[in-house]
Amino acid sequence: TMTDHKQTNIMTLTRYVLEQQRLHPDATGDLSIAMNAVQVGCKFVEACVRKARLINLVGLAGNQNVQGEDQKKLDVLSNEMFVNALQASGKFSFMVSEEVDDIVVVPEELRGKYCITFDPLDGSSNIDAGVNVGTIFGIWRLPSGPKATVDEILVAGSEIIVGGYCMYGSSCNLILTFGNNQVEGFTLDPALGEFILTHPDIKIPNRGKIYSVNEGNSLYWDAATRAYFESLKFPTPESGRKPYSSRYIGSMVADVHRTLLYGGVFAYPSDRKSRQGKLRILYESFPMAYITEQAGGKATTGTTRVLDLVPKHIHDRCPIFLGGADDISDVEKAFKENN
Ligand code: AHM
Ligand code: MG
Repeated sequence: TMTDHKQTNIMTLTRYVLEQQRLHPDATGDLSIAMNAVQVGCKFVEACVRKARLINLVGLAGNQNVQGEDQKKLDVLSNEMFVNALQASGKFSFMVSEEVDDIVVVPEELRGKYCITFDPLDGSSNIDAGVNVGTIFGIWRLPSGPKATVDEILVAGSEIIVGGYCMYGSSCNLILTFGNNQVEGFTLDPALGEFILTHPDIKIPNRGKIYSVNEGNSLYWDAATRAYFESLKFPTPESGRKPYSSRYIGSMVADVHRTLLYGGVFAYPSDRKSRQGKLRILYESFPMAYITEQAGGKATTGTTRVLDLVPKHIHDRCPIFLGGADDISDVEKAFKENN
């Protein structure tokens, strides 16, 4: 347990991953090597985000990403770093990155049994203001291994085997789950260059006091979404509840991170202008829904459990409400009653 750990006996991320491997007698170590590549990618991006101002990395790179948004230099760099590190690990056959239109197919000699889906630098439009940004990733087992075809990527979210994100903020935090109802949080020690276990066994409070949504879209919300958020702001006397506080950073990793630790609800719902919301299924909604569920919370589109969705295309989006179990039950109830 954590309390037994002396300062000379620290649980690094690498050690944690190796211990997880030992717990599974049939593990080959492939996932540990794969995770090492992810870890290196995160450290690289962290270093770049820290230096961005200084070495003038921030600025338009001159092209747009798949969704037609301006792409910052840092996005391009982060993506290239991840693609190179992941590919070199020899453990992946396919990669899906927010920054790349098509599936990235790994050269034959470097193919492995996993697929990784990731957003190398989410929230990058916030960077100029110094707001937290992050990397989100999910790892998937390809049933046919290196011989897999691309249709093996478009499966239900419940097939995900690793979900995680790294937040580049006032400190650099990596949150990770391999399932088993265990979510662990690590903090990068800049002196050691190692992620240290600082938030073991994260559990999201069943009920929180915070809601997190872009309220500027409320004009376009459907009746259920409106009713739900109204109920948080104007609780009935019978409920005995106080109004929830509002917090919205506009950077998914930061908003989800706070929701995991403090509870409440984070949402990017469907609206009249964006029927499927904004967030991408494969590399934003699925990993975050998986982490939330493994921490004891829930994630829904309003009517469907997020991890039951099966995307049709790699960059598909879905509406999402995630948070504590009781908070999300209220969301589901609002959708049953109002739509
Ligand atoms: P990005 O991939 O262009 O950075 O956009 C994703 C971000 C999320 O981090 C965040 O939850 C959302 O966009 C905020 O969107 P909005 O500005 O519409 O509220
Ligand atoms: Mg994104």
